[in-house]
Amino acid sequence: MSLDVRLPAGECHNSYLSSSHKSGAIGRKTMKIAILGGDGFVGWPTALHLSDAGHDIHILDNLSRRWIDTELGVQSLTPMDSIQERTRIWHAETGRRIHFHLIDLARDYELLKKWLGEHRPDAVVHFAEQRAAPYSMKSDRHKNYTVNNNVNATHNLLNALVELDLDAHLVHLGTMGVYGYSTVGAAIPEGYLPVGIDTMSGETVKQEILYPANPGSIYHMTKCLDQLLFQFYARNDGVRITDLHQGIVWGTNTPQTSRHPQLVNRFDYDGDYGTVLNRFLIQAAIGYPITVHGTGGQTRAFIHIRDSVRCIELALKNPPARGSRVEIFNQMTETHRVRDLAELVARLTGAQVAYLPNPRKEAPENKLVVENTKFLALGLDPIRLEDGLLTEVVDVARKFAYRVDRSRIAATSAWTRDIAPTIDRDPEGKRLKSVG
Ligand code: USQ
Repeated sequence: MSLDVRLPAGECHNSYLSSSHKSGAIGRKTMKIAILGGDGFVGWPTALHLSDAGHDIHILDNLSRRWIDTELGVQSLTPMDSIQERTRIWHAETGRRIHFHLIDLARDYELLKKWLGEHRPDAVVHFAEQRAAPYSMKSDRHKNYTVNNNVNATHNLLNALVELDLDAHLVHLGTMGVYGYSTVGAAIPEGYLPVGIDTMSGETVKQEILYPANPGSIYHMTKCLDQLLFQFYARNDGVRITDLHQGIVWGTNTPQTSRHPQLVNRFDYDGDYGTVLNRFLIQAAIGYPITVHGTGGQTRAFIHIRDSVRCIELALKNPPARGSRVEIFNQMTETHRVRDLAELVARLTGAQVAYLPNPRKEAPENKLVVENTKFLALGLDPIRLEDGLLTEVVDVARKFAYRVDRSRIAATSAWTRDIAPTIDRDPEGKRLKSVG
């Protein structure tokens, strides 16, 4: 695929060079990049990675993730400093500045528009959404919050870019969950599905359509709605958009977050925000049973945090042309079955595996085959799941084990009213239920 990247009149950074999508050549030496949600789990290491690469980084964040920690009565396993302190340390360590702007994208449209108008970034990386499926399913209030926050944030951003005639490349963190996880015996393509439509005159018209959305939670549904917003704004207004359908991120630190204890990335272990592999690793580290939902037959896509930030950089270097359709990448490097991961972690650490009633409404068993050739073609050399990296996370977990509140580990957010009474809220207790 070869895309014609055109310079927007009057908006070029002085270091803008010609770009070729095919070669993966670096389009710009340095860019002014707005990172929306740059205080979060992937946002923060991305901000550091891109700052390290010489870009001018501005974080826009309403710090909602920190407020949600307070609401849930949990905290990151790793001790996180304030965003101001983090950026101060980064400057002291590297001499590079990361700017922070406190803005609620979903609610402060005028403020967002003013900021974008004044700063006119070359690119915008959009992480600023509520990203936990269990949190989005906790109650009607959490459903409303997730939909209002995520959909408004995305729409406000698109709306402002058009209104300001700002040709910034928008890179969005989407999810593999937009596709659902079942296979029909074919690999999930990168965003678009070729179809043939039988017409009334008996011909077959070929089209490429967005792969059918099949979200499994309110959170995942908001990312499906984002896809439609992107499709519309790319077609109607020529907004240059890349949507990254990311799998489950594991690991915690990157070379940049490891540079100083106060640059450490956040690490979620609780039942709402902790994701499966990181949860298993911390559970193993503190002698808590590994909490497999149901039979653990769910297969999911995974990516290490270090690959995640690299993929975002690759996406930034390879923007689509103005007027072309949304560029979609599957941002994942491998697939694994949940019970296989549990057994792997148990073998590595001697931990016990608990097969618990599943709080989610999801297929008990699924296969998953995913295409991910586009990032590989751009030069991604994937980090694979291997013992050394797993042990690294266990070591971080052991170091900060004193910060763990064991009562927050159980996953208690039920997908439906019927499921709620079946949840095991005390996997460590004697009444441990098994469905295996
Ligand atoms: N699971 C367990 N035990 C646990 C936690 C999870 O068996 O203690 C199972 C779940 O039932 C599910 C699977 O592991 O089948 C994955 O759960 P998860 O919490 O790791 O991932 P998910 O809810 O899908 O969400 C996470 C991120 C989200 C991202 C998504 C990518 O929170 O932001 O979009 O992964 S993906 O899963 O590919 O859709």
